Amino acid sequence: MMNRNISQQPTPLTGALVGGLLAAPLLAVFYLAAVMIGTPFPPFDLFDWLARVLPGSLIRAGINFIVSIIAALNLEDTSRSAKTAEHILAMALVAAALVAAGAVLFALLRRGGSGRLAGAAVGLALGLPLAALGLVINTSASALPPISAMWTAAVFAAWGAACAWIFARLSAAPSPAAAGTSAAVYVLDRRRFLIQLGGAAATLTVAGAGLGALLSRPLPAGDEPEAAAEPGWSDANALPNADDPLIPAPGTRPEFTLVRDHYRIDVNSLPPVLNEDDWTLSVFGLVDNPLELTLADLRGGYEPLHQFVTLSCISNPVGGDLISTQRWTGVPLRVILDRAKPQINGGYVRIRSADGFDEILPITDARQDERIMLVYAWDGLPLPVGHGFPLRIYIPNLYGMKQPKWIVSLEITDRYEEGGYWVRKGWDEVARVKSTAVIDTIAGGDLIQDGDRTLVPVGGIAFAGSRGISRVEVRVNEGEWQPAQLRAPLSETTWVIWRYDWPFQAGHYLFEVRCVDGNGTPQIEEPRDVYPSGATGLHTRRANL
Ligand SMILES: Nc1nc2c(c(=O)[nH]1)N[C@H]1C(S)=C(S)[C@@H](COP(=O)(O)O)O[C@H]1N2
Ligand SMILES: [Mo]
Repeated sequence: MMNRNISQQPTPLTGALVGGLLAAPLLAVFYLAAVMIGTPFPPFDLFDWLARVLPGSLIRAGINFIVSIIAALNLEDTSRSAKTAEHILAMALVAAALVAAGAVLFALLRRGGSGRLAGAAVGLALGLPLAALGLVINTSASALPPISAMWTAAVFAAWGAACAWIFARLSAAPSPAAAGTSAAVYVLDRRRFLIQLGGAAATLTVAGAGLGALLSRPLPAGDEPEAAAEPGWSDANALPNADDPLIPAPGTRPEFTLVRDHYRIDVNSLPPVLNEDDWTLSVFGLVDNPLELTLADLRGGYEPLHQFVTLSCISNPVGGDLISTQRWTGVPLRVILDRAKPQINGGYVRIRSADGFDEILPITDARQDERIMLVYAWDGLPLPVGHGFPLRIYIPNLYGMKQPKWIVSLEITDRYEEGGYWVRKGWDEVARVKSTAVIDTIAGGDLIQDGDRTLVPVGGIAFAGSRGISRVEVRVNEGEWQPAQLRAPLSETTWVIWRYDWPFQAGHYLFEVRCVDGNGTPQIEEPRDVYPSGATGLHTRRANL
C-alpha cells in the first residue's frame, strides 16, 4: 500500500470533468447501437418521461423558451427546429447527470473502497432507472425490451467503471521518469493524461456518431413518407379548386402542404413505431359488440371518406408555421360506433394512443358530425410514422391537441372523469380553432401594371376551423379596411387563400389583416397568447416599397 497524501488524489471537481468527458462517448455508443440494432436512446426516454410528469406550467415555460430561441434565430421550420432543440436538451440533461455522477463517484473513491465496484454502482444508479424508463415509455425502439434494458444498464456501468479506472490512474504515483521530481511535474503528468483522455473521448464520440450516421440512416425523424417512391394522390390529381381564377399573390405559402412539409408536433422525442401486423384498434367498454379492427379491416371494410383538412397546433402563434393542409382519408367514427353498438346514447369515447396520449370526445359529436373520422391515409398513402401511423382521428374545428395520432383503442364510457392529455396540463378543454388571418407576402418584386396604376400583390391565408371564412380585410398605415379577394378553399374545413392588390406608392408601410368567419363572426383583434386557448390578434407586416 502506497503511503499517499489524500491531496494527491483527484478531487470531485476532476470527477465532474471526467464524468462529462466520458458522457460524449457514452452518448455516441448509445446512438450507434440505436441506429444499428434498434436499442433505445436513453436521453430521449428521460426527456419524454419528464415531459409527461412535470407540471404543465414548467413544460410551457420550456416550450416558450425553445420557441423564442427559434424565433430569435429566425429558424425556418419551427416544429423541426423545436424537435432538434429538444434532442439537444435531452442529451445535455444526461451529460449534466453524468457530470454530477462523476463528482459523486470521485468523492466516494477518495474515501477508499473498491474502485471498479463503486464505479459500476454509481453508473448503475443512473443506468437502472433509465433502463426501466425505456421499458415503460419507449415506443420507438425495435430491439427486444430485456436486451434494451440490459444494454442501457451495461453502458452506464461501463461508464462508471471507466471513471473509476481514470481515478485510479490519476491517483497513481508519477511515472518512473517523473519520480522524485517536483509536484509540478506530477500535476503536468495529470494534466497531460486528462488532455489525452479528452482527445480519446472526442475520437470515440466522432467515430461512434459518424459510424452511426454512415452505417444507417439517422434516427427516424418520423416525417418522411414510408413509401417515398410511391406517388401520392396529389401527384396524379388536380386540386378541386384548380380552376379558380384567383391566383395567390407570389410568395403565398402552398395551398396544399406536401406530406414531408407538414408541421409535426407530439410529445415524443422519436415517434412511436407501430407494426401493422400486430396492431389492432380495440373498441370496448359500454358496447354490445366490442371490436378488434385491423388496418386492412379499416381500409377495405368501409367506404373511404376523403377530406381536405387544415390542421393547426394550438401553440401556433398568429403568423406561425404550425399549420398545414393535406388530404386526409379514413372512416367516419360514427360508422365504427354503429358497428360497436354503444349501450348508451350520451357518454364519451376515450381515445388512447400508443404514446400515452389521450383525448375524450362526446359520442353525440361523432353521431352528429360525419366528418369526424378515423384516418389511415394522407395524400392517398399510409400515414407517415411521425404523423400517426397507422391511425389517427380528425375532428373538425378543433386544434391538433384534441386529435390523437397512433390510436390504439376507443373506450366507450359514461364517465368524463378528466380531459385529455393537454387539458390535464392546463390547456383549453374545448380547444376550438380561433379565427386568424396571416399576411404571407407583400410582393414588392412582382408589381402589376393596371392601366396607369401600379399594384403590389399582398396575400396569405385565413383560417377559422370548419366555420370557414367569409371575409378578409387589409389596411395600410391604419387607413380604411379594404376587402381582399378570396380563393375558393380546398374544402369547407381548410384555410382560405386571400389576395389584395394594393395601389403602389413608394414609402414605408404597415400592413394589417383581419377576417370574419363563415358565421359572420369577426376574429378577435385583441392579441392573446397561445396559452391556454390559441392565439388571437391582428397579423401585421412592415414593408419598404
Ligand atoms: N398520440 C399523440 N397524438 C397527438 C399528439 C401527441 O403528442 N401524441 N400531439 C397532438 C398535437 S398537439 C398536434 S398539434 C397534432 C399534430 O399533428 P401532426 O404532427 O401530424 O401535424 O397531433 C396531436 N396528436
Ligand atoms: Mo399541438
